[in-house]
Amino acid sequence: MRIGTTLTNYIIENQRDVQGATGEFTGLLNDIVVACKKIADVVNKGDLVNVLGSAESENVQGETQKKLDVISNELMIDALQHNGHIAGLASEEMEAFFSVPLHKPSGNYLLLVDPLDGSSNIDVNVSVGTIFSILRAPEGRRAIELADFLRPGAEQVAAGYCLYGPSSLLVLTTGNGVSMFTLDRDIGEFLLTREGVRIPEETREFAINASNQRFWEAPVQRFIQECLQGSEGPFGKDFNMRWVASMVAEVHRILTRGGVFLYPSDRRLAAAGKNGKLRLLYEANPMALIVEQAGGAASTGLERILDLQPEELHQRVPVILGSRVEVERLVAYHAEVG
Ligand code: AHM
Ligand code: MG
Repeated sequence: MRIGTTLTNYIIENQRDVQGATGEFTGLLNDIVVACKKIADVVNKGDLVNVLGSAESENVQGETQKKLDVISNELMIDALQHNGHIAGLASEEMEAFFSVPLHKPSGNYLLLVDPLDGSSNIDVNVSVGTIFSILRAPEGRRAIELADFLRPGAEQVAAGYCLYGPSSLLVLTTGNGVSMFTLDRDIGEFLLTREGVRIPEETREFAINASNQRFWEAPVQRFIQECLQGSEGPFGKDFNMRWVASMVAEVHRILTRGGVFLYPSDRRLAAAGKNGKLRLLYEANPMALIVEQAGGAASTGLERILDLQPEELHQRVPVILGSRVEVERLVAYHAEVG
């Protein structure tokens, strides 16, 4: 497709290739885009409109919410709840999912969203982002149930994220490769800037929160130790390290120049009853689909993320994703210890 085409046109043109398409999916993506533009605007204005700092509330994960977490969640719901493109919505910021009331216009899709990922970066003006995952709603009009959201990531119809950085970028996959759109603030549109994004097969860059090192399990200890040994170790190459503490920025770097990102489970998280930090349904699954669609890999270390059968709405999962060779190496190290 032509570089510079608007995201709306891009979706409409792609829709023509889908037999029986009704335009509802196009409408849904447009709703998400509207929410992302509004979030981009408020993130960009920051202190000017008094949106930095804590909201003095906690979300379902027991984490303190930032004002922008709450605002982004509201903007997402506002953009979606009345348009008839979704039957239900689940968010990191809401304990319970939202089911469109039976007397209101409803659609054939379910949306799972982390409205503003990387909250710890908000107040220090480092990149944050919105992550979304789209599933098909069950056939027929009925109230949405929890089980409707608990689908393996391989069943996602589409996934994407919007990165609020020096530029605002929307990255999207509908299961047919990965495309990137950059927000042109002068005209208020996301314009296609890259298509057919591919992650380099191998990398010399890793991302992990090294402050947790003493809690890591053996395969992760071994892998990072070998990265640090560089050209003197078994990998025979020197590594660079990055940690933005914003998964959206991390995945975006990996899509741009390769790399491997790890948020493993560890003894500290396990002792708190958590299997990893990141959430399966609205963080790991959409990012795994994007990464795989760009030729990379995404695993817990033991299983492909997209094959996991979710058990809870806010379930956590260990995440290893990025350049295929390094992810496979880590998976092999996990297999060795059984
Ligand atoms: P959040 O959804 O509460 O923002 O948490 C998810 C974020 C990820 O973006 C990032 O990879 C990770 O948490 C950073 O964790 P840490 O603070 O341990 O570095
Ligand atoms: Mg998050």
